[in-house]
Amino acid sequence: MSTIQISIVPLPVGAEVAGLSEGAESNPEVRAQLYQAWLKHGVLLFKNVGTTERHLALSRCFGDLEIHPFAPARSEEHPLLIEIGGKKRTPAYVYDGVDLRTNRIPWHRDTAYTPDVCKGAMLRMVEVPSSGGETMVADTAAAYDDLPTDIKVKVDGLEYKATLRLTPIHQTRPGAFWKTVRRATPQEDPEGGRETDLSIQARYPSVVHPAVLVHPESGRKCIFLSPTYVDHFLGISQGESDDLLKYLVDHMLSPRYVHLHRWSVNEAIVWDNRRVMHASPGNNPREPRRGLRTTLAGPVRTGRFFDKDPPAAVSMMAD
Ligand SMILES: O=C(O)CCC(=O)C(=O)O
Ligand SMILES: [Fe+2]
Repeated sequence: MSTIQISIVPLPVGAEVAGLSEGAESNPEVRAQLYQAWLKHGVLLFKNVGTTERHLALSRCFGDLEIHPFAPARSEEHPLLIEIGGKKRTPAYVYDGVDLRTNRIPWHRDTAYTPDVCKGAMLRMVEVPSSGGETMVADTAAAYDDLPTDIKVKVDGLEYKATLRLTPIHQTRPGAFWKTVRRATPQEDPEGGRETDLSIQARYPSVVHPAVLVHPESGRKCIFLSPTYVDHFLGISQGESDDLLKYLVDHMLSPRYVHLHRWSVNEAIVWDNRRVMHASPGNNPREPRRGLRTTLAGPVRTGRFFDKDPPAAVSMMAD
């Protein structure tokens, strides 16, 4: 029996870890408890993660860490961290005619535009805006369980083609929670002049993934979609595919599977990327928001390249 008592307090999706003193995560029994809680709940929330060292130590309770393949996102602070917002914030866009936002990101799983979807990620928030900038998570295992039988039969064994879409202008698939979007003018976003380097998209050739993943550890079936990147399901028409995608995304985003987390400074959440998808409504660019994120190495080699001979540029992905 461990002498360290921690409590796992369920949230609408995921759970909060309470009573974990600094350094307690080095205890093997505590690590095992945390890991089991993570598998059970899909997302864990930690408070008072005040340093990069602790962020890395907690992340390592859930697996080995990897350097994110997307070089421009990497943090100067540590090679195992990427920076979300802060100096690397995205240019601002205006959504639905009124909503000026940076860092808005539609529903996705991390690295799902590669054949090896990462196992998970831990995001720690170091600067929190006064409003907006939340992170949303959706439990796709619970969503799968509740699918009608005929839809389960339809999606089990189905595969889909997925392609990286980098900017809100390109993110038009279901799971993008806006109807219209345009780039903010320099008057609206004076600091956001940087153009997104779209050549990066060409370095990530399209991939194929299964629509349903049997979770390699829990054995639970998950709706394994990253809606933002889905082009179409294989073997059915584009129209049928679009209808099915919309149906599945609407289902996964029912309020009972979704939780919106309002951040406090130095909180961290770790999601199981095999089971959970996530999104952010973004924040007003006039207020800072900065997060740092680790990536848990897979490999969850669920995918393959769509073309048998992808361009040689693939080998440059980590540059
Ligand atoms: O900004 C957020 O809340 C989520 C960003 C994100 O998608 C990630 O950290 O992987
Ligand atoms: Fe993400």
